[in-house]
Amino acid sequence: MRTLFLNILLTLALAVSAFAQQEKVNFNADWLFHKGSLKDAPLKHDFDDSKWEKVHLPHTYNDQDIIDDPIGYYRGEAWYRKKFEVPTDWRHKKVSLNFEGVAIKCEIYVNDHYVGEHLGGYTSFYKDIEGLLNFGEENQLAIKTDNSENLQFTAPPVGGDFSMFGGIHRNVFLVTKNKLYFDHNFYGASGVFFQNTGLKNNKAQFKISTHYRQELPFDRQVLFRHQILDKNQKVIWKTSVDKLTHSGDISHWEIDSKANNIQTWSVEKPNLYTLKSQIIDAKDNKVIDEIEQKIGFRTVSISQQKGVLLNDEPIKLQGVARHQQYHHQGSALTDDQHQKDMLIAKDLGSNFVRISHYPHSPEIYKACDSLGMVSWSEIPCVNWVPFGQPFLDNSRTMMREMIYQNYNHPSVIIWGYHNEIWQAHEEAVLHAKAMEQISKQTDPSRLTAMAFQGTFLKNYKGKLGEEIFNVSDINGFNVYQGWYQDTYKTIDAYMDSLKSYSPNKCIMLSEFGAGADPRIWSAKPSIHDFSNRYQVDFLKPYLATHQESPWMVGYSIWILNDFERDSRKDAVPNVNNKGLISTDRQPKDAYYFVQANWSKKPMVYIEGAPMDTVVAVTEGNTFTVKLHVYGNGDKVKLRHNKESISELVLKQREVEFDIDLQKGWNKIEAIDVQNNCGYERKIFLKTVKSNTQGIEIPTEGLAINIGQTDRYFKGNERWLPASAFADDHNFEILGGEIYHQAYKGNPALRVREGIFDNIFNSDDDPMYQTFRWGVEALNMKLKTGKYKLTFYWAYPFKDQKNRPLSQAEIAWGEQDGKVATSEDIFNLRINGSLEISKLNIKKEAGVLKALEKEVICQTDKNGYIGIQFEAVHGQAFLNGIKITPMG
Ligand code: GCB
Repeated sequence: MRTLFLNILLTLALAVSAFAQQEKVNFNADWLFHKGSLKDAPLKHDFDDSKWEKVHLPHTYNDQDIIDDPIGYYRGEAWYRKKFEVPTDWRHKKVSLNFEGVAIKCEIYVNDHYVGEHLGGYTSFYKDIEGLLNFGEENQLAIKTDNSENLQFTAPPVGGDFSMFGGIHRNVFLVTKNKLYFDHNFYGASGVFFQNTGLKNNKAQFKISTHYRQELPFDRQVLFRHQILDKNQKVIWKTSVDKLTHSGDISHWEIDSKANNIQTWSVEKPNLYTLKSQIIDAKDNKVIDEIEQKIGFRTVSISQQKGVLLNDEPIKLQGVARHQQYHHQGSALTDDQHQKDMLIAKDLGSNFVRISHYPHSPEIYKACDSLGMVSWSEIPCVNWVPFGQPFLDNSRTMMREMIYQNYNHPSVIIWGYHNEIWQAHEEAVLHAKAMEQISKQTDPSRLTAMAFQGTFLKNYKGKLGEEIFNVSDINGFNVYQGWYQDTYKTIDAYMDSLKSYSPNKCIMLSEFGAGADPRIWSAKPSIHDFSNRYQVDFLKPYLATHQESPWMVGYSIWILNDFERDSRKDAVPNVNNKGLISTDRQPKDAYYFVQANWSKKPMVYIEGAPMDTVVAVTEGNTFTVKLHVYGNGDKVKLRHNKESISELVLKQREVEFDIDLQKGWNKIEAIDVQNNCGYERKIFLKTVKSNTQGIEIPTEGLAINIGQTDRYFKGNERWLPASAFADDHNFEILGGEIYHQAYKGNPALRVREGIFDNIFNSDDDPMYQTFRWGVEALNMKLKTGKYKLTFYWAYPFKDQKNRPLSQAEIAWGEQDGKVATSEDIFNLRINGSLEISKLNIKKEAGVLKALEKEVICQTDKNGYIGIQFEAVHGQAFLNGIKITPMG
């Protein structure tokens, strides 16, 4: 049945191709997949693949691996198979498979024959297969992919804070052409390269390089024709060149030319033209090959005095980095998902995208062209440059593939090749110089950049430093002051210090970001609390720093989207939480804050995305919260439940206000009258009465996060921090203190509440990551009655020393965190009676595993419940408690 369908598909394709010179059929459907190595390669037609999984491309075999603990994802071989037929008329055609990206290495077989391999998961390539096909019959395609770690020392990426998903994670096409064609085998690119060489008063100068192959059995006189068409299909420029092509030619030619009255490509007006290229038979005028590509007329240059110039106009780059990753889909995104990311970036007000840390799908480059965003595209050379020739040679090929494949996109203005090479050595410098040379020789019309990590600069001492900071046009700095170290408050001075590493170069904030869990909100944000408020506070000074300094060419926020990354220990396990939007593309507060700063489209927003329900401990029916409005107008009017309450003036696009929430639903509106826009947020206030009678626990219970001072966390419950009871006489905790991660092992420098580890059997990590260590008692006065107390624990300290370090631990110098030195055993008594004896959580549940225990108890006649944690050995601790009334 499947074959029949394919047949129809290919017959249809053929019907078109009888007239066309080139046909491209999408080859994403009907693949079979097997994860793992196979002793006998499944090449033969009769190989039994009946148990293989049916898959559709794009596909990765790691989409589910990264989601759940325990840490680790499959890195190894996998196989894909697909049957297909090709019509007999294709016997004299060039038939190729075009892969947009297969990670990380692959071998391709057709009908039991080895076709070839490709190394590098992020660039396109073609494999010609016409010599191996059975025309008019079924053909068997088999592809082995491999994302093993042992590939690492021969090709980028060696390391990096991203998962190296394996599989055919981008589109595949079957392409047929005549045997005289624009050379797709020249670095997997189009074969026709358009380079802007000058632009003045709407007159453009450019160069076109044409690469072709002649595989006909005889010589052929042809005409190469290039035409540039405007958006109305009017030809605005053309040229034709006669050539006698010889059988077996692999050749190229170039032309320099000019066009008048062109409309430039810019961020505001991304005017695109079509470059139509044809190879025409001189004898009968038939078109032998034809391709159409989008191009744009624009120039790029840079100077210390003016910064980056686009079409001779200064442009401050402001935008986001992006990873090719989507919620539980790994790296296998649809074209639509790729495009949407760029629409989101544009809507944010970005004029720039850092395509990190590897070339992305062609859709990203196309979207940047049409939406008007300039980009920095880079090869995945991250953290390490291993010694040896293979790595250098493979980096060279990757660099050329990236450049040639994206040559014609006006949006690309920077080629990048290093991201945070930690270890400084002679070979890293030579590698950088080699990449720079390739960029400038292959494409002198663009700029180059490297990104350095602010804290590793000291590794580049003396001559190494002098050399490396003078290689590329722009030195990017990835800066995390106020996240991995120190504070964001001194960012201006810090940027000055970075500038001093390369006084004669332009610099850029190539990364800066703070993590925010979409579920956490805090009125008193602090470093590493993953609250949405802290993310905004962090970004604010970064967006403002050195705006007037021309040598500071731009700002690229890390990162547009949260991304799943194995072994990452943020608030959502295995997710880097620095995105402005979540892995499933829900905007966080910070998204709107940046939009208020960058977008020209009038906007207003009331922060508090995780705050749909507020639970408050109060005597009355109201509760005051501090919220912020962001907007790009001067002032906003506030309304609460339809009543006007105040008019506020925005400062750096933001203003804080107090709102007295009323029990039940609250509608809060912010209106920018001048710009005719507004925003509405609804918050439900649930009150928990606390008075001389005690705390009136709601029937559904009350969940308290014991280890957090001020984080409201919306997990399986709405968790209140213990501080919600700060002024409440009915609630007290005695003994011990909230555990803080120490900075660089110095206990005097306490920063983050809790630990940097994932909790293996719960999604409520932010609750379990925090705890009160050494707790002795928790006393509450409630309404008299019977209650269920649910206790929540996760033993926080590991035994083993050589466990893998988290990003934060590496950066913070924590080394292996706190290691358990003794057993921690305690008794739990309620109102004096022993309820749990000799509780050893580490032994009972394991380390970093959630454990819940329920105890039913009765208040004493005055409503008191006194819980005693009685250490038998070591310390007692508590992460959370839920109190539920029982009838
Ligand atoms: C960096 C890296 C980036 C990481 C980021 C982070 O400096 O370049 O790949 O994801 O920091 O979040 O730690």
